[in-house]
Amino acid sequence: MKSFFKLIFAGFLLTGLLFANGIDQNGSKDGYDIELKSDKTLVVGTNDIYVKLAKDGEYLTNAKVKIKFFMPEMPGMPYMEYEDKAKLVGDKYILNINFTMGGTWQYQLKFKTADDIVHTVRGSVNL
Ligand SMILES: [Cu+2]
Repeated sequence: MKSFFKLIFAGFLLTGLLFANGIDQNGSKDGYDIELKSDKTLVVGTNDIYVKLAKDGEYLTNAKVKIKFFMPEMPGMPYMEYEDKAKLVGDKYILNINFTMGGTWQYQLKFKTADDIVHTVRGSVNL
């Protein structure tokens, strides 16, 4: 558990406000502004989460976005993960995530920009 948290804090963290209705986490990396959001409260089962990317105040719609949610192994529970590649709809990168249990899920969000650079941000959600 200790090394796991070290790993998380060594990486980039999106900071978030917790709203009654879903998540809204914001951060920036390499000059890009990142927003990770869900309109509904996250639940066990399928969830729509979306990402918006912006640079200099303009939405970025030519990136490739994917996310991996994972939960470390715990007593009586194996390591779990779920990955999805985003589908762009308008200026939102839509992700469909199936959480198999409640608790804290860490995520690693990667987006590849037109210059072929992959940017990674990390964070976590609770459900
Ligand atoms: Cu678990």
